[in-house]
This record gives sequence, structure tokens and C-alpha cells, in this order.
Amino acid sequence: MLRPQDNEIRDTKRLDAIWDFAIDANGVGRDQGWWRGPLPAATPMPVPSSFNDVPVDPAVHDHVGDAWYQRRVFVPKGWHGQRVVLRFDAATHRCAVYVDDTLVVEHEGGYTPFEVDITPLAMPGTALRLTAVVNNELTWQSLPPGVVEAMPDGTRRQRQYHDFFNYAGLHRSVWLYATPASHIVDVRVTTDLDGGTGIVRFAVAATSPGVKTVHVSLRDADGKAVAQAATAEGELHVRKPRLWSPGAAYLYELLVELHEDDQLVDHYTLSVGIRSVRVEGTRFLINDEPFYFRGFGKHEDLNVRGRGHDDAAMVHDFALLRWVGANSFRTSHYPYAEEVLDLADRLGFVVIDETAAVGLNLGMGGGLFLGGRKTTFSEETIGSATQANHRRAIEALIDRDKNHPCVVLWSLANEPESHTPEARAYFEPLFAAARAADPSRPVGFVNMMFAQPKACLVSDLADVVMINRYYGWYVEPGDLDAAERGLEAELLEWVDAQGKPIIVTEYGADAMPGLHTLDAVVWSEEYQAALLDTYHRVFDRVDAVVGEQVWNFADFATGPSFMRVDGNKKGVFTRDRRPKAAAHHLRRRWHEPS
Ligand code: GCB
Repeated sequence: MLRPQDNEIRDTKRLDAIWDFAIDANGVGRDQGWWRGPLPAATPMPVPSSFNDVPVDPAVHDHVGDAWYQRRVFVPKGWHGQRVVLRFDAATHRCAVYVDDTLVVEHEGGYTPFEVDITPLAMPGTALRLTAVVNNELTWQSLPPGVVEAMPDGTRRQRQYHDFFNYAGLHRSVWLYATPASHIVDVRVTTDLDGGTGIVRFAVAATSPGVKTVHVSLRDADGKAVAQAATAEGELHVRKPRLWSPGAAYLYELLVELHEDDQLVDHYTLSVGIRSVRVEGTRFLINDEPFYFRGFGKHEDLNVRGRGHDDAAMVHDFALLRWVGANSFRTSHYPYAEEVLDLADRLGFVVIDETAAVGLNLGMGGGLFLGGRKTTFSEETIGSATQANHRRAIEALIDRDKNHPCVVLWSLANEPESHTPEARAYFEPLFAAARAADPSRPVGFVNMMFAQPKACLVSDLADVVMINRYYGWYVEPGDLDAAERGLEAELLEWVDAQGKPIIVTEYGADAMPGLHTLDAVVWSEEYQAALLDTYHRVFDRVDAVVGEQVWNFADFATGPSFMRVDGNKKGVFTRDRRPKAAAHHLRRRWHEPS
């Protein structure tokens, strides 16, 4: 799905503002038709933002169910004869949208965009009432999964299987935009290298009732055309291209024009980074050179805004990533805002792009969070409906992010159960779906410690082994010698079992900022730094390790737990982005990579 764009033909109107907002505590809004008029007892709510932390109200913070957003939107006078589209960049976790009295679209999945053509309802020069009802319930079918429990007092409580707060709302921008009726629907670009030549494969989808032709032209950063074609699908060859490389991004622009009966009717411009990605033995190659991932698993998580996108915070996070010497991050545990990927493209950061499939592992969470174990993969729990949803989520992620040079690897899930035949049956078709949707990038998933190298029945489907490990924290806390031995032994087993590159996508320890101890006691800043050092010694001894991504970039909000002190404190930065001792430690290692 193309992002909205302004140019001499297309026009956008961002609907970010203070909207009217009402939680639907008794779940009556849909029956009562709240979209038909002003919301009852509406309060102000910024878009984009999570709604949870904005008012000072536990009923909103912990709300489970529907939350209603509404605003008036003026359709610009100049949009006569245009196709008018309404787009939500993200509504978490599902949403139904009304234009005046008409239901125009429903969408499942909290982190990918959806849009709808509302031309017949959007008369230029008039106002419309836009209402969106967002629902935050996690179920066995949703990603991530969860269970809503009824409490004795009649209230409902959300149970979940993942370690981050269930923020919800309109997390990203909402747009109204106009295109001509005949328009460019999609552009897909993949790139490769052939000796000294850059290959840019493109496919343009367009609708037009007349005789249509598509022209594409690739411009360098100075605007000079370096290759062109007059077909909707084909290959451009660039001799001696400037490559998009980690830390040295270079972007071309693909100018796509749609002509109908020899008239230019639509135009779209896409940034293109020419680069190749390949796995060879135990190496991860970008532009045919071994790449070593240094970085973090992150979260979209800030005070007040929750998971709401914020440009200033995003640009600052990239500055911190650069300061600390990171070259990559994983979008743990859901697709991030498209602005984040745009900036990663521009700044040369490498991204592991993950779906929202986190917590598909009831062996762990069921026992801990729900007072009893449940079978992970079954028709009563995570079954065929979840799998169908998961497949759609993979396809939606790839559809959205396919053109970003920064994305080098798809992560289909974080820490699912992966040691049972049911897990294999669940994942096999999902790997096939990901490969069918994008044959150009490696695919993997993030393994959890319960599925050790010889027990894991899913890793052989992946191109890369990604593992999260907590030796010295959840396993043998406080004993870094045992951690060092355990980690090294396991990594060598992975090399034997799979012979693939290994990225350690999570390792780390909670540290309470300001807690200092002489002898590196757990929860101190010293222990967090010492644990990272221990892991790094091991990584440097195991050749197949091609990446280290610390958990986490910054402290983040979670649900209540006896293991969490006002959230997860494994950040090397605090939630307000101050460095802990570990950040300085990492900076020394990553600025002088061996
Ligand atoms: C994990 C999860 C991550 C948690 C982390 C922790 O393995 O992937 O979501 O936050 O451990 O800190 O426990």
C-alpha cells in the first residue's frame, strides 16, 4: 500500500489534531449508534497517541473494550472530480470507521495501515463527521493473543502473554488524500547487484479505463536520470551505482508516471536504495560483504503518548542509536511507524522487521500469568483462525514495507512455542507465505530458550537463527561465569544443528537507574554492564554469531508484575532516554568494532 504523497497531482490532508474521545465502559456504543451524533461526554484526545496515559483516569488507563474517536473533517473545495481516500496509519488493535452515518471500513491488526475510497461520501467543500471506534481486546485470534476475563464485580480484565503494556488508540496519523480516478495503485521495487551493475526490478499497478502506459525514471540524488523505461514492469540497470550500505545510505528516486491516452494523469515518487541481501553459510551479506548487526530490540514507548508516534522522539532515538554506535534494530514486537523505516532508509540503519505475533507460547505465559498451563496450538487457543490472521499480518507487513532498503530480514514471530509438531504445522505455511510475498529477503523468527537447538522444530524453516537468551538473568541470576559457559555451549550447538548465521536478538539485564554496587549485584547498573561484557566475550569467540541486539534500547512500560519495577528496566537508556552505565559501555565496544 502506497503512502499518501503530495505532488502536483496528488494532495494530502493530515487529520492529526485533538479529537473527541469517549471510552465505552458498558459496551453500548455500537448498539446505541454513537457514530450518528456527537459522542456522549466526550473528552479531548490527541491523535496520534495511545489513549491510556493521557487523561489521569484509571478507567481509561485500564479500559478493555471499545474507545470512540470523532472529529469534523472539511473536504477541500479543490478536490472536485478527485478520488478521495481515508487512511489510518494504525489503529490498535482493530477499528471500524464511519463517515457520517455510513460504516466505511473495518480493520483487524493494530500496526499496519488501512484505507478506503470515500469519494461518494466526501463532497468537496463540505464537512463530514468522522467516527472511529477502536477496540483493544486481545483474544485467541488476535496478534498478539490474549484473553479477556470477567471479574466478579462485572468489570473485564485483559490477560496477555507478552511483556509490554497493552497501549491502544489511534497511534499514528490519519489522512484524507486525493488522487485522480485513474491512479497508481502500487509500486514494488527490489534491487540486486550483478558485478558492477545495480539492478532495479519494478512492478507498477495502476487503474485506468483508457489506454494506459507507465513511465518510470530513476533519478540520482542530484535529480539526474540514470535509467528509464516505458513499461509497468521490468528491470532498470544502473552502471556503477552508489549503493545503499549500512551507515552510508544513498537513495535514488523512482519517478513513476501514469499516462492515459497520452496524457499524464498520475505521478508517484519512491525512494530506492540499491543493495543486495543474502545469506551464505554462516554469513549475512549486505552488498556481498559480511554484515554484523549491532543494536537493540526497541519498543514504541514513551511517557504520556504510550505507543503514539512522535517525530521529535523518533529523530532523537536515531541520534542516540548513532551515539552509542548501533547500526541496526529490530521492530520488536510489532511493525513500527512507517516514518521510522523512512528515517532508517535515509540514515543507513538496518532493520529486522517483525510482525505483532508475540506471546504464542502458553507453556511459559500460561503458567505464569493465567494460573494454569494451556496448550499453545489448538483450536481452543491459537488455532487455524489465528494462523489465518497471522498470514494476513505477514502479508500486510511485507506489502507495507517491501520497498524499504533498510529492511533486510522478516521476523515472523517473537518467542513462539517451537519445539512441538503443532508448532511446526502452524509455522510451515507461514514461512511459505512470507517467501511467496517476498522472495528477495531472508525470513526468520525469534527462538525462545525453551526450544534448544536439538529440540526446535521450526528453525530449519528459517534462513537465520535468531535467539533471545537470558543466561545470568532468568537463568542462574547473578552468576556470570555460569552464564558465559551456558551461552557458549548453546551457541556452538546451534552452529552444529543449523549451520546458519546467528543473531542474538535479545540479551540483557534489568538495571534500576542510579543503583550502584561495588560487586555488580543484580539490578545494579554495574551488573547490567558486566552481563553485556560477558556475552560479548562469547560472541567474539563464536564465528557464526553475526549480530548482537541488546534488550532493550530503553526502559518501557509493562503490565503489573512482581518482576517489574514500574515497567521493564532492561533499557540501556531510561524511558526518558538518559544513559545508564551500560550505554557508555556499549559505546566503547561499538565505536571500536573488532
Ligand atoms: C523476552 C521477550 C521480551 C521481554 C524480555 C524480558 O524474551 O522477548 O518481550 O521484555 O524477554 O525482559 O523479559
